[in-house]
Amino acid sequence: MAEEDFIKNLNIFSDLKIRLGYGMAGNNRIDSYLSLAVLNSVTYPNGDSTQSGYVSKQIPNPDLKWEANKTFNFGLDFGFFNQRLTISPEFYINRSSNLLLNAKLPSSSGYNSMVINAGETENKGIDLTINSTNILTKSFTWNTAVTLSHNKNSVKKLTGEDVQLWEASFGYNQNTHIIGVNQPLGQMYGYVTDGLYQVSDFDYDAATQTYTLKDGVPYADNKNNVKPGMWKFKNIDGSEDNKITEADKTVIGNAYPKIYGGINNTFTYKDLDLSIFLTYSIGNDVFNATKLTNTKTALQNKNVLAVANSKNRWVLVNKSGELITDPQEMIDINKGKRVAAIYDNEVGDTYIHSWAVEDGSYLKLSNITLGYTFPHKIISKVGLSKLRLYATGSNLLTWTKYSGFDPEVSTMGNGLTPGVDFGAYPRSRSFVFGINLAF
Ligand SMILES: [Ca+2]
Repeated sequence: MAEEDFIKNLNIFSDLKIRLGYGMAGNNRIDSYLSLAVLNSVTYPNGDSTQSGYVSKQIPNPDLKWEANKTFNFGLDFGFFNQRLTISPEFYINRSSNLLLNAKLPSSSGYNSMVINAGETENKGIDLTINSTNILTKSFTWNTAVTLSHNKNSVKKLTGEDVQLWEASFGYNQNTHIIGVNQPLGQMYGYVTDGLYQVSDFDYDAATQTYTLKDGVPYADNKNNVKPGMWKFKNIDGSEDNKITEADKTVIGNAYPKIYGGINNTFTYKDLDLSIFLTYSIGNDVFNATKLTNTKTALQNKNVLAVANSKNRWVLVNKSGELITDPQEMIDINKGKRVAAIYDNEVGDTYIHSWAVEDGSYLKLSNITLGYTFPHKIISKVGLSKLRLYATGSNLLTWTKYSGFDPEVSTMGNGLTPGVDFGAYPRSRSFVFGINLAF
């Protein structure tokens, strides 16, 4: 289009192109032969020796179909200032049908999971790429490339029920995610945390030293078991009995970011080159199952996370080690406390609640590379055509409010329960020194 006279006459663009595309593809991120009854060879102990044998590897699914991906995309390329600045937005709609999913099975089946066609999803979004040559002189150049992606996904069809609850299992035996037709993927599901029960939520009987929950204050399970310092949940369905039940669970987060991308800056100064690569994600939630499980008071006398130290945790014992019986002392000592007291030993707390959901937005200094290319004059004397020394540091810094090790996490290996951090091992920082040689 840049060659058209009416575009040329505008004197704005150095390039203007339209791209249109349509395509269909499968998904090759699965193992082969999943529809078949396959045997695995194993060795098993037999007395003092081992014997080889075969066991069934998987439940066959003869109805298994290929996942199909249909994509329509529309892109524009704008070039300005003699291509010193290029901007390329691309819009796409993608429909995936017969989504392949490793579905969890009850362990009574003898298998952990089985691959099924789970349904159909739609992805709509925009990818934006901006390239800019900020400085271009004989000895110094500075180039910036920015990518920005926004994607909106939605479930269009589900195999089975139209609304399904899924569990990312970390020992709670509770559902953690909800998917539904015409809803986005990645939705976390549970109770909405309303802080901790305060002393003022109760009537205190000094004679028997018992707290009785006032009428109108929500409670789960048995009202008589509720005490100051326990997790409190919102009565979302507005039920008059103020009881917290399954009906009070709601969407408490979404694993997918609103915007994500990268920023790459490259500099060259004479024979030196430097590149600094940042990645970012905005608006993704992380379900911090590590925090949930490792602050649980079923873990009394065990290691807990720092978030559950006495500065944050509601305490029942004062500094002199005495059980607090005076309500006023209970109020004073627990001002500003954010983590539930050690009661769950009694009530077996396995609630999935929004306290565990954290903003996982981040900016990462993913990579810095510094290189030096020896001048041709020098290296040609020793018969080389190129000699470059470089040093690269990867995964150097992360700026995030997320309290766990790394907000870029999903430990639950299942597309329907993403964004869960359960004991994820932090990514290592690495440094590489290298030589590029060409003869
Ligand atoms: Ca309720």
